[in-house]
Amino acid sequence: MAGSFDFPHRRYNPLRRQWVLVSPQRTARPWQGEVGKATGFPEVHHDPECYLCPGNRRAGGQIAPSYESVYIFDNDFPALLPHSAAQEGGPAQAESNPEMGGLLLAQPERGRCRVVCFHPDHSLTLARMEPRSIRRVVDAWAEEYRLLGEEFRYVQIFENRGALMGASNPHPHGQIWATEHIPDELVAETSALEDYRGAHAACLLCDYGGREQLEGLRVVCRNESFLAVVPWWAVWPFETLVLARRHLRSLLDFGDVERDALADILKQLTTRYDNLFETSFPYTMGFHQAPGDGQPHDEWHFHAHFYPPLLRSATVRKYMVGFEMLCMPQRDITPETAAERLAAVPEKHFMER
Ligand code: H2U
Ligand code: ZN
Repeated sequence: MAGSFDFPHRRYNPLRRQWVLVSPQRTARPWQGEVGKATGFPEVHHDPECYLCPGNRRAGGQIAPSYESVYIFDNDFPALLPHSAAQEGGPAQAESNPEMGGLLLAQPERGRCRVVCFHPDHSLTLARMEPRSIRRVVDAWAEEYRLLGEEFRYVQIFENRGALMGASNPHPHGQIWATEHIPDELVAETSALEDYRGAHAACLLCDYGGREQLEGLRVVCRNESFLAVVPWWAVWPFETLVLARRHLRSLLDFGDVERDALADILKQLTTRYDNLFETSFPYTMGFHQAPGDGQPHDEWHFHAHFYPPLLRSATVRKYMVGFEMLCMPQRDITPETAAERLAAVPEKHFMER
């Protein structure tokens, strides 16, 4: 459909099996709505008021140690608990409530929530950390994924970056939630990957990554092991997908080279994000990888989703409302334009130039 990208069209997301409406002609519309506040970088390396800085008291009361690299602890306000309600004598399984007729279904959910401080320096972000410090975070993620995976079926590693995306604190940190059940997003991606493998005897994301490398139109940056693209089906204006270039199912399949390369691609990509509007660019990012339910999951292909909310400046964000909540997601600038802009910014962080 070359040449027709200037007109409204819809694109298919084969990983999520959903459509997205692309309306490039709409980019010129005026904006008189809310203007947010740009996320700045904290100026201090240690903030006595921060719950996550070394040696400070956490909101839960414990004192954080004087950590020097990565510091991980159980969330003081966890969304999930390691013991289910059933174990505690709470609501029984839904199956034992047939009078509900399946309409008011509830199930106990067990899990564990962890907080990962990436670095003791309060003023840093992944974009501004040394590659070797990010590598230590990658090692910590891999170890948590392995350990939590022994007890829970799914382990979600993620980062909310910036107040605009709900991060509660500017200190460089992320979270890990492990759940007894495989969450819906992962169930959907797993079945798309399985079906593609069944139909084509190939991996959906190996094929997709190969195609993107060939075309080059949506590639933002790459290294020997990873490729970052604005996916064909991106919903958020500057959404990206980081793909392993080899068929790696999860962090457990990573060797030394891939761990270093993951640290490198995260730094490259987050630096480009910051440089786009010369701000500390907000996003939610997370890794999607093979569930730990005892199956081999050869269909699985490790990837990271970056969902940043910003649209046209450091202060104007995209809202997912109206038609998007009621019908389907919609975007204005094309993924190709977004990729071109992210690929065109300098590689070096604007604060360090
Ligand atoms: P977010 O910034 O993505 O919300 O992550 C911070 C998490 O850290 C949040 O879930 C937890 C919050 O419950 N937290 C603690 O467990 N202890 C603290 O002292 C501060 C924040
Ligand atoms: Zn701090």
